[in-house]
Order: sequence, then structure tokens, then C-alpha cells
Amino acid sequence: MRIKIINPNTTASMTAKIGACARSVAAVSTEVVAVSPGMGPVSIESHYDEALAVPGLLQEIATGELQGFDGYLIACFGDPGLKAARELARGPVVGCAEAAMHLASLVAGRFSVVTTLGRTMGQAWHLAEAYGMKRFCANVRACELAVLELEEPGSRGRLRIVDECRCALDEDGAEAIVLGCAGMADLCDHIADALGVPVVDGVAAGVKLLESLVGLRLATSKRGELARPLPKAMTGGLADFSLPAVEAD
Ligand code: 2AL
Repeated sequence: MRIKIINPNTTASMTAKIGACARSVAAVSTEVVAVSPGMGPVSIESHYDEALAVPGLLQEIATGELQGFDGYLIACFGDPGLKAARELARGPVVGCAEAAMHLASLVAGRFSVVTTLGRTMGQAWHLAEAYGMKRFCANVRACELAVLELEEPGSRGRLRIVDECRCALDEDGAEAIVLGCAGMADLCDHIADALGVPVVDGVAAGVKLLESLVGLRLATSKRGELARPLPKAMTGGLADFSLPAVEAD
């Protein structure tokens, strides 16, 4: 199967890291293509960044449909544009927060999310609520690290994240950790080894969920809410996003 991982921020080094982590867990028969959109924020750590990441992300879904991908992973912990992406795609689309939270809920009574900046904690709580995962979520914690600090070799980031994860176990009663940024994917094994509890990275979780869904031939339902959006003109700078009428099969 062929899966397309879209890092909705435009930082190439993070996309390469996400692709490598995804390939390290993917089955040998799974082809993983990791991309960033051609436009958008270099990192996503506010609602404004999320909103502006979505058009480029949707372009990647639209081209992915022409390229024949079997499924898509949105590799940003805010899961930006997830429902809109599902409307465009025939195959399954998984967000890395929803993948990580669901898998964590299968291996622990309660998990804590450890994320980057404190200002992104609200979105993590919002997603936990929206996904029905709030009752498994002991806490959401921030390391006060900017996303792009994760890209700096030798930054204080790794130590800071391990410390915060340890506090989650000691203070929240968490039994597992959910990593709250796709840019933390490469730290997963190190943190799991250091702490001795399940540590769930949304990139790896998303790849394995997509392999399950595609393997079971479970595609996005095109009946109702997630049907293709209605044919419609978009105007101004969004003209390229106009949707023509599609011929009936
Ligand atoms: C993220 C993420 O996963 N990628 C990004 O640019 N921002 N999320 C986060 N909470 O920092």
C-alpha cells in the first residue's frame, strides 16, 4: 500500500525526520511518502498557524488523490484540516493526535500529553474532548519549547521533554505518555526506555492505524458528512480550490 504523510508545516528537516520515523515502523510492503505543502507556516503552534496550514494541506490531499495514495496521515498534533481532508479523500485520513490518543487508551488507564508551547495545550484538550478521549487524559503538559527548537541539534529540548514526561508520571498519575508534537517522533524510543512506560508518538501510531484501515479495506464513508464537498467556485486567492462537478461513476 502507499500512504502519504503530510507534515502541514513547511520545515523540510522536520518532514524528513517524520518520514524516517514512519518508515522505521511501516511494514516492508508499505510505501511511505512524506511531504510538506508548498505554502504555509514553518511551524504550527497557534490557531492562526493551524488555519493557514490547512489550504496547503488540502492541496496535498487533492494531488494525493490523483497520485493514487491509499491513505493519508496528517502529521501535526493539532490535526488541522482533518475533517476537510476526509471529505476530499477516498481512502482513510488519520490525524496524529487522534491516532496517538486512541492507541494510548488501549494500553493505559490514563495518559498525559506532553507538548511544546503552553498555548497549544487548549487545542490538545479540545481534541481529547472531541475524540471522546478526555476520560483517559490525565493532563496536558507543555515544555515551553517552540516547535523549531526540536530541529536544533543539541538543543535543551530532549532533556526538557523527558523531565516533563517524568513529572506527568509522578504528578498526574499518568500510566503512558502521548507525545504532543510530530517533531518529537524521533524521541519516542529514548523516552520509553528512560521511563519504562508506553510512549505513543502520533506518527508511528498513525502509520500503523492506516495500515490496519487500508488492510481491512476501510475507506472514508462517502455517505453523509464526509462525502465530497459540493461542486463550488472559490474566488480571489482561493480560486485554485474551486471544485468542479465530477462525472458519476
Ligand atoms: C505541532 C506539530 O505536531 N507540528 C507543528 O508544527 N506543531 N504541534 C505542537 N503542539 O507543537
